[in-house]
Amino acid sequence: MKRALITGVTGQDGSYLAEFLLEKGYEVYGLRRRTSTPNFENVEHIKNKIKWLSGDLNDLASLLEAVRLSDPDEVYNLAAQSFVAASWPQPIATAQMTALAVTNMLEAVRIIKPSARFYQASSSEMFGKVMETPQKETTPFYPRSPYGVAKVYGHWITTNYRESYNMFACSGILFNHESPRRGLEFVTRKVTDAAARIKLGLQNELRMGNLDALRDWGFAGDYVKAMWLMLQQNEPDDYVISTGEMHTVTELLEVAFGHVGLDYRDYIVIDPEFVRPAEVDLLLGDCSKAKERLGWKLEVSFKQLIEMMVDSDLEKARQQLSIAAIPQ
Ligand code: NDP
Ligand code: GDR
Repeated sequence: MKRALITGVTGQDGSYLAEFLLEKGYEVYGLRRRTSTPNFENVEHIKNKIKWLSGDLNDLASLLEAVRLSDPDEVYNLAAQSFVAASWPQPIATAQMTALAVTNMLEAVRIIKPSARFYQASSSEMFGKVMETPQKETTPFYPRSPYGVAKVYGHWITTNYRESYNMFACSGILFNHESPRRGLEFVTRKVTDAAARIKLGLQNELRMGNLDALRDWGFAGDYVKAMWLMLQQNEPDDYVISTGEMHTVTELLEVAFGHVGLDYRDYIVIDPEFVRPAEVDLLLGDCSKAKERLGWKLEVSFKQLIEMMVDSDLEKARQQLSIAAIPQ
């Protein structure tokens, strides 16, 4: 039985990856930091199947102990401060969690189990300002946020450990991927949640930022399979994972509100609070290398993804309504 250690297992990707690896028969160890209130929502259904380890990305001692206790064949480093907008008000915390923490994790693996295969969650945000379209593994980086800058560090330190210590270390340069488990602050989930709540009379407007931004949005469940495939190859390498299709935020609004029979224009308020100091105007990925070498393929389209998210948010909003209707 193979053993995998996942950091960020309570997040969107960590939960799908844990499910996928458990189904493959892996023993799955999940690193979890202490939080003041429990946040098991994404992993509630597999909570008892995961072997929990307590640790924080910025606490090297806890990472060394996590690697020692799990003795992993594969390490998936997904934990990070992952919300781009939060990286301006919290640039130093972002650098610690999204950049320096990657070195902590690589050091823990190098010292305790250097033969373990290592996956780093790199991001299309590293491309930032448009230098080439579509973006592929060789496209130069020009990050546009403290988050993007931190991810570039994480990406290059992973390459450096591969070249310095001959470690099997890969970076997946993943474009935006979403699901019903996406955090509520990210634009897709913010929109699908609002469409559902407005439909059911729980909300009456939606405050948004830049509606012209273009993103290449895929389904998280498809993307975690690519992470695993990267670690099953003969040689470590970096791969772009994307759909090769892009849509504006306006198109996202049209699909989500259209699915519940509403016109988004009746509810949108543009609020400068959600406009970023520097924007990534366009992200479009070319994942031909992953398709050819990993045999990776997409299963869920943009429209299916957004409708799946709206349906899930409708269900959650209905539950909230039925709880509110119970006499106290
Ligand atoms: P989430 O924000 O959903 O999950 C982040 C995870 O990291 C959570 O489990 C969080 O724990 C954990 N975490 C944060 N800080 C620490 C810390 N100091 N110590 C331990 N754990 C910590 O992100 P996603 O699942 O969407 O993304 C996974 C990774 O992939 C991230 O690195 C992200 O930057 C990257 N990425 C994501 C893309 C996407 O579109 N989703 C695209 C490209 C890259 P807690 O629950 O306690 O907050
Ligand atoms: P992103 O995702 O920054 O691409 O990072 P997000 O969903 O936050 O923003 C996408 C685009 O939508 C625009 N936008 C808004 N965004 C938010 N959150 N809220 C709004 O109200 C709003 N209005 C417009 C943004 O300006 C932006 O252009 C995600 C994260 O998962 C990263 O961790 C990951 O690395 C990248 O995707 C690839």
